[in-house]
Amino acid sequence: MRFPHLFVKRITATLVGLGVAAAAHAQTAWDMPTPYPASNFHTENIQQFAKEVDAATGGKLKITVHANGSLFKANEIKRAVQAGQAQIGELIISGLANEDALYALDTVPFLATSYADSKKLWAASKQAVEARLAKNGLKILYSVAWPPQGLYSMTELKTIGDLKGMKIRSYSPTVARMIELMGGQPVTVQAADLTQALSTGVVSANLTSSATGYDTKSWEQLSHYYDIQAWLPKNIVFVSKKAFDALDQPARDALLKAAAAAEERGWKVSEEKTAYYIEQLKSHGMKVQPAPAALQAELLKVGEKMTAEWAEKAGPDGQAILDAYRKLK
Ligand code: PCA
Repeated sequence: MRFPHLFVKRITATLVGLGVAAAAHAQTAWDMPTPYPASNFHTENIQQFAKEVDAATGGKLKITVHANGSLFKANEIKRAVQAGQAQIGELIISGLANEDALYALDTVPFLATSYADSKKLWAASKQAVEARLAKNGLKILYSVAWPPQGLYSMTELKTIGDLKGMKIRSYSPTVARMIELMGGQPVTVQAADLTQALSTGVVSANLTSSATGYDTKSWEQLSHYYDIQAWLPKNIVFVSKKAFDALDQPARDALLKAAAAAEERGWKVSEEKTAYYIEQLKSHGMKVQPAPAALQAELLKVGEKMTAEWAEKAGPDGQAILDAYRKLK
């Protein structure tokens, strides 16, 4: 179903392009698949970015955002842009962790738990991530962190033992590993399918941000939110190098300028809205609290183990990034 749909779109875009070209105003139309709902702060930021690109190019570069996995599912977006089925997209870096340990860095538990540290971790690792994606013909335009990750549950949690055997929703290989080490059973569910997975009882706990809890109205299925602040995962907005190179210089400049503005705005909004999201969880009746000391101590131990596992997998290059990060701290 997807390919004919895209095909028709492409023809339409081409025809529109030809018509406009006849009037000597070549227009480029890009499809932008993204994984998260239209009302999510990342998506709103992307819409603003697309608007600014449109304005700065005088309507010559049109980016159509397809939110919530509607054009390609979260785990298909990278491949779609690589294959030229879309020109630009958004993804969560840690979703790629099976390709390279480097991509798992920002979900190593308790390594960087504040916005300030998360920015430092990105500064220390950005070049390596860019180089890795360049091998796939992809170019990063910008990156924005999610709010700190917490633990949602249907029941009260006192110790790690309370998670034993529990089906817990995961969004990436590293999250799955953490759930395993906590004694739970990881079930991979993308954000777009989360509400359904919770309401049908496929999972009964979740490890994500206050933002996603708010987006998916977690209070309808879950009662407790433990603000464990495990990490701040990052999304990237990236483009096919081929599509980027096909733009004229003013359009490239406009895109990069809008991307820099989106990065700055995105980090700011993410941090500023965290308190609002937490407030919303509370006002809808969720019990929001820090993890009890015993549970937090056990989770920190899981974090230590995962830090060691990461360093081993990522080898000397990974160690160099960790060292660079610790120097920035
Ligand atoms: N929300 C996304 C990824 C990280 C986050 O905070 C999700 O739950 O899928």
